[in-house]
Amino acid sequence: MTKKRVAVIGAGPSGTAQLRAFQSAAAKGAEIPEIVCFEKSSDWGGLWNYTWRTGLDENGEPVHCSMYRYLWSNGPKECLEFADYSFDEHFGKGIGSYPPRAVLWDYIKGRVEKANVRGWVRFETPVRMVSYDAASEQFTVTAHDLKNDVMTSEQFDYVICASGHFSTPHVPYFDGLDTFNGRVLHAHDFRDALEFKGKDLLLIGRSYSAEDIGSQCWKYGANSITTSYRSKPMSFHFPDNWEQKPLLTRVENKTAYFKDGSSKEVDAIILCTGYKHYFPFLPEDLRLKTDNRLWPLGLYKGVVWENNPKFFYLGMQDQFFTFNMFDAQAWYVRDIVLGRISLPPADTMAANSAAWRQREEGLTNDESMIRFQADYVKELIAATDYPMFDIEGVIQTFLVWEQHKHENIMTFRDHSYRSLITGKQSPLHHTPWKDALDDSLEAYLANGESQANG
Ligand code: FAD
Ligand code: NA7
Repeated sequence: MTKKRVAVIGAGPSGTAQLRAFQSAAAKGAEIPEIVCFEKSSDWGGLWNYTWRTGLDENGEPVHCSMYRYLWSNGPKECLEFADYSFDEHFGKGIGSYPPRAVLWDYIKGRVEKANVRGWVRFETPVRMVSYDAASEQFTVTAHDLKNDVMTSEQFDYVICASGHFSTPHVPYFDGLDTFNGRVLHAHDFRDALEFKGKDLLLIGRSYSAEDIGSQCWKYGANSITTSYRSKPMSFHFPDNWEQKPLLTRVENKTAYFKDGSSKEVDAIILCTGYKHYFPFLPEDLRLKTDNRLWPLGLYKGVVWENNPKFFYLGMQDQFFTFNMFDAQAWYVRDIVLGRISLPPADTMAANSAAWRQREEGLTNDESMIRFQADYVKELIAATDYPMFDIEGVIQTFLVWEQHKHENIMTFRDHSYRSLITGKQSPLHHTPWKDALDDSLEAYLANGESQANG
């Protein structure tokens, strides 16, 4: 019998979780299909693989990276730790709870380097189109080998889409932006906060990007930060030179006008207005269409494409849980492919998704959202051999994280938490976040940690 073939689209945290899931089954003696992972960039790690480039990359492809210099984890690392590969195992010592991007990238890479699966990935090879033939029950995946400029089409039994959803910017228009006498950009193209040193900056949006890019620019010396919200203001205590305004209505020269009639002179505008789920390489019958939410519809158990259950998506939810949720999903998808989990009929899958969606629509606060996603992660893990970990402990850590953010948005990253995998308390980082201007891996891992703060 010929081996089944599985295509994985993307080698970010979700795609690499899928590679590790299959490799871990093989390591325990299971027979696994042939895995081919297509990755558009020249390295793995997804958004964590930073580039200075914006717009188009060296191959003329849209730049995937939305991360920026000086980005530190926006949640405790203890909430995302891999259950099969602890931070202690990777770094050989305890490290602080909010590592900068380069440190987390190193950690993501460490697990798959150890698993020795790099050979499964075709780098610089974006997928251009996927189609399904019901008669042969095969997918055709057309991909572009950019190094050799060759397009190939191959057949697969299963396709797993892990292409991420924080890369194609959602860019609304505000009157006057086209004649604004300063720089206008979307968060996706933001790279270096020093560009805005001494400037008066306006950010549109009230979610993670607005909060974190605002904090970065504050840290690196912006003169003032103004955030403009559509629905409601953020509930943090910001420094004196940071104010919140209702939605921007128009811009004239360098003056921004807001819904409450007030105005402000600004030098630059950053649209922190979120991202689109965008799959230009998928045909209509395979394409997920959703906004950024905890329960997108059409995905049984959050991963199985109900219209064609041999097609899967990873990581398409809005995220409190990240790396360990992608693992839970990847192990679950692996076990469907391996025939260890069987799927119910289409109407049962749809009813199950509808029940999750109904619960999602009733969520009223962050705690209820965190508990919702925790229940989801727990349900998936219980169905596979992914090591179960203390998920209630993760919820409690998230709640303390929120409390620390509300105490002081500029010092929450100075706290440390206990690992739910090793049980060990992480050390406090050697330098407060606001004073740590060098975000390199070397600077972060340098010795000199202080005592844990419990
Ligand atoms: P991605 O990381 O987006 O990876 C997708 C991969 O697919 C990329 O490598 C891309 O090149 C590839 N790809 C895309 N299209 C194709 C194609 N057609 N063919 C082949 N390959 C393709 N999470 C946290 O846990 N902590 C944080 O602090 C944090 N900060 C964040 C900050 C920012 C600015 C953003 C945007 C997100 C942040 N996140 C954070 C969330 C982030 O979504 C996840 O951590 C994680 O990167 C998602 O992994 P993914 O593999 O699903 O997607
Ligand atoms: P999010 O979390 O999807 O948030 C998008 C924000 O953009 C949100 O505050 C929206 O306002 C706002 N938005 C969207 N459209 C508009 C318009 N037209 N006008 C004004 N405001 C608008 O995206 P982020 O980039 O913040 O975060 C994405 C990931 O990056 C996240 O997971 C982090 O880990 C890092 P609303 O709240 O709906 O009023």
